[in-house]
Amino acid sequence: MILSDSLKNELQHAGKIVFFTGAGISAESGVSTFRGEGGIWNKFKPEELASFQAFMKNADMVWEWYQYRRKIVHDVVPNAAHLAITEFQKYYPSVVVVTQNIDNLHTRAGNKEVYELHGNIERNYCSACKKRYDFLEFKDNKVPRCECGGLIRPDVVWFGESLPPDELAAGEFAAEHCDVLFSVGTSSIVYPAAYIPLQTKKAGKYVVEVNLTETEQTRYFDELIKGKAGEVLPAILEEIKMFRKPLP
Ligand code: BV8
Ligand code: ZN
Repeated sequence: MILSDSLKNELQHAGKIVFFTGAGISAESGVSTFRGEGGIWNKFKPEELASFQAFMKNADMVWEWYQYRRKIVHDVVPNAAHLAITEFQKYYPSVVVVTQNIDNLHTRAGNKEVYELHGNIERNYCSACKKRYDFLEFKDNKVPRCECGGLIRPDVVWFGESLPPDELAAGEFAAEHCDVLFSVGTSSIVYPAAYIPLQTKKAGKYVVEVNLTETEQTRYFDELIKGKAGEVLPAILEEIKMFRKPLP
């Protein structure tokens, strides 16, 4: 059994579930994480690539990095963890995903309510006039230019940039008003996103961490279930099915 008595009790009575996710939930799809072994940040320092300064200094290099990551994201599919969240939607009236990931895998898996705190790699806009260039295939790796002459950039939040206010507000609201929040596959060190699970705790609600290891925030949460998201989330769902009927 994977559910502790307290978590089982919470899930028996819960109505609103939030999944706060990071790169670890996409790891089993083959998308490398940022800070674990093999993490992409190990090769570069974040500020070297994921910052507006880096983009202004060497737009082609930054653009090429995102083209490379877009290709990876196009070649992979959602994994059992993303799909389990879709299945949770059959058992709970409100299932909200607040993600730091930009890989679009939650939406592709059928997760209905998804707030992307750090943007989405499939979207782009002109850094000068803000014209949108979403879901387009860009052939070569040189940074494309807008008709106004401005550089087109990925619609992701770089270090030093503020998060999209509507997504952040919706994520915070969901965290403050849920019954159980699962913090899945995140090292919990990037702020202000990392405040999200702490807001659930502040509201006196239950927070479960699903990760391979302890993180900076484990000590604030009700419990840590150690394991791979693609195994833990489906296992939790199987146990839920023993005490909850699908919604009518
Ligand atoms: C901002 C998008 C200022 C681009 C990314 C306090 C408050 C506010 C800001 C700060 C603050 N302290 C410091 C800051 C600055 C900075 C920050 O947080 N720095 C950190 C590094 C200390 N924050 C910012 O700059 C933010 N902006 O605040 O601007 C401002 C303020 C007001 C007004 C104007 C401006 C912007 C941060 C967003 C940066 N963008 N990415 C891109 O992706 O290319 S960050 C990047 O890190 C990704 O978004 C990623 O999602 C995010 C977090 O990483 P994780 O998702 O957690 O991934 P990681 O690899 O670290 O961990 C994976 C975990 O999974 C591990 O724990 C591993 O054990 C686990 N795992 C692995 N496999 C599995 C698994 N778990 C389960 N199953 C598995 N199979
Ligand atoms: Zn433009």
